[in-house]
Amino acid sequence: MPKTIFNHISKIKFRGSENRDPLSFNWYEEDKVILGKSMKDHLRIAICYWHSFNWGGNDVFGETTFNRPWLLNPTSHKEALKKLDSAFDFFNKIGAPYFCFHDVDMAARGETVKELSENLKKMIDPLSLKMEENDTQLLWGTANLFSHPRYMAGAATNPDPEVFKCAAFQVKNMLEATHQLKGKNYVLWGGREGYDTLLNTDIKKELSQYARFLSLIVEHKEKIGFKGQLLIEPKPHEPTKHQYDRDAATVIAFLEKYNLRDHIKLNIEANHATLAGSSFEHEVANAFAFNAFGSIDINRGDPQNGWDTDQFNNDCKEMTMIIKNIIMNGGFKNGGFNFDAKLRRQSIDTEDLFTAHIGGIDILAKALINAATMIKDDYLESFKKSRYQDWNKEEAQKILAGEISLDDMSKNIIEPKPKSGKQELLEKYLSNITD
Ligand code: XLS
Ligand code: CA
Ligand code: CA
Repeated sequence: MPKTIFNHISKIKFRGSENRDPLSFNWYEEDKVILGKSMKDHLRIAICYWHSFNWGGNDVFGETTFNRPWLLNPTSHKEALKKLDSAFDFFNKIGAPYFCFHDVDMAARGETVKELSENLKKMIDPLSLKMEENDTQLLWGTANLFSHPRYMAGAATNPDPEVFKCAAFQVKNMLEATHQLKGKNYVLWGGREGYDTLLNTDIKKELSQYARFLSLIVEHKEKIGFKGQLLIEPKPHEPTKHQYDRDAATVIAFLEKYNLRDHIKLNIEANHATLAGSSFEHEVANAFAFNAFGSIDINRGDPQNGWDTDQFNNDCKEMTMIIKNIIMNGGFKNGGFNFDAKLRRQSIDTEDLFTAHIGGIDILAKALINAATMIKDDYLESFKKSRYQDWNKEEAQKILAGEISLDDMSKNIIEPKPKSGKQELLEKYLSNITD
């Protein structure tokens, strides 16, 4: 057993809803079968490398606060291996079947893009070994195209084609690494694919650069035979004032315009949805409506702050509706729930990383149980069915099939009788299940 920062903590176990030991699950029982599938297979929990192991608690005003010794020497390969030991000790003890990472989280820091690529290559064997030993799989990989100064004016959308080439090189390497590690998905989050001011920005040019970039990735994916799913992660702003992938609908329209719809789906993040002025539930439902749903980054924002706080999820009612939607649409295929959530800066005890994830996972488990109850009840679904039932009538079906013109329709007008939408009744039902 290698030395890690979690050696003093034992494997987290399910101990039932009455148990008060904070280092145990109250609801998440990985083998418990719900609607014919284990909790583990429904939720496909992943831990993210960046917030939990590659961030020391620093913010724009203050320095690091957490105990992450390897961060003191970010250019050292030896330290990257120590980080790997601690990360896998955590994955194993929390019982997460998946994890996600950026190239720069895993590899020692490189000054140039070539150096980064060398450092990443050195990590692949030790990483594969860890994955095998711990039976942990890669939910998705991604390249960080936003931290290095070369990307300050965007990666694919940069006015300088040399920057585009560096970004393409980084994605090529990370896509190949993800393929080698049998990743289920590859994520593209366009952190700086946007602008700070239109005074210096040509939107049309930048969008076509971005489309070319994505097409190159699709071609390369096919060339190397990577069978995972490509995903774009929408976000409206931060770090840029405006990001081109602002929300699900915007990304879908963009992919449609550039003939990329068949190749790329969406990774929906809860906090990004609310930053875009929508609910998390809306973004998930919209992704399903357009057959573009892929995976989820689970977290939450703070209702008082207009930025990406990436806190741990704690709203069981909201999660019940999300999980119900996922199950009713056939469940995750390649996707899962990736905990793209970070501790508050004052949460400096090593245990805090465990209790944060345990709390978030328990909310998902409880929500899964609630969602199953609602699906069995069929209360909401049968209400919806009866609300739209008149569309099953012959004339309505003909309207939808395009067999009735405006002129013909106008010959047979009956004044409709309004019906109640019953919102309060349905809300009462939801509260009865979840509160
Ligand atoms: C940042 C994003 C980022 C992506 C991966 O806001 O959430 O972490 O998930 O690059
Ligand atoms: Ca994210
Ligand atoms: Ca975020």
